[in-house]
Amino acid sequence: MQYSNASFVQRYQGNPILSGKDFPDEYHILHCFNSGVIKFKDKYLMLNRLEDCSLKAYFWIAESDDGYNFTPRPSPIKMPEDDPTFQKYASINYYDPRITQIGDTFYIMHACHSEYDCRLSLLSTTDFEDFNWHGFVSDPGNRNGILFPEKINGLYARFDRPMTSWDGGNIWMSFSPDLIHWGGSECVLKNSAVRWAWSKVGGGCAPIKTEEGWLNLFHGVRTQCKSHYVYQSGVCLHDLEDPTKVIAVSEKPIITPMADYELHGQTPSVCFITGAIVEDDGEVKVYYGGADTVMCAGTIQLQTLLDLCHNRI
Ligand code: BMA
Repeated sequence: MQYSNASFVQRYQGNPILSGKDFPDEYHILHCFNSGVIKFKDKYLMLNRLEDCSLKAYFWIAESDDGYNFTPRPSPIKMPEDDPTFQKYASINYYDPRITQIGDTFYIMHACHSEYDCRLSLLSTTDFEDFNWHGFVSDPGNRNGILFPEKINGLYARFDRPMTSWDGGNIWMSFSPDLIHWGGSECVLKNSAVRWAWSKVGGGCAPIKTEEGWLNLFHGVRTQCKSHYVYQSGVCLHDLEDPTKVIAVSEKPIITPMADYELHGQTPSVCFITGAIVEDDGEVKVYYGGADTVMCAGTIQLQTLLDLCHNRI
């Protein structure tokens, strides 16, 4: 079933494409979701966010030739769990990795949770075998950090999402000379600009460069019945030279939780985009977590994303 009335993303018929049971039994993995995706040497690589039955986190790579059938590697990637600073600020969890290629290096920005709240941390690799940890790259209270694939006006740039007590979560941009020290922050998309996401908005995957501007596939949250959150995904277009300027925002979400694997799981009603691959023919493969439990895929045309931003659909 495609649920075409409610979603512009066409769901892959074989969804979910990865779940806990696809990983070795001895790890007791319960959840596989919100995973970063990139193309590397003609393969699709998914850096999976996993949780075992004690909610211990892993990042674990799975590989695919077609973007849908993924085979996990035999073991998770080695995280800097021996480092005292990592231990301190990631004591509860690490999660939601987003991958961005800058030159020949692949950067993974992800969230870490501890008794000090949430912070962003940065890993890099050139081969997806060995990973360098660059430390923490935000103050507490920030997540959904996603690097741009190129510098903007001579500085590295990212979307991030500081949480404020005033109005919840909005998408911000920050800049850095070295990927470690970040500043010059600007709020670029407010939740109040998105009709269906009055509680929070946050970045989804690495921005997609088009002739018209940077496409930003983001998630938006509304609070339904006091404590029930509904996570949809939307799209907006940022100025090419100055992406702090949003040129256009789609009034409609691109995907809304409707399928069983989006409605039922450890967090009901969640479609959480964390990866997108643009194919040569203009098709965009979109990867998202369903109900904080499984990984899913879908497709949408690049042109449809642009048309949605301009509200031509
Ligand atoms: C967000 C993050 C995501 C999660 C989502 C829905 O705040 O924690 O990892 O998928 O909530 O629970």
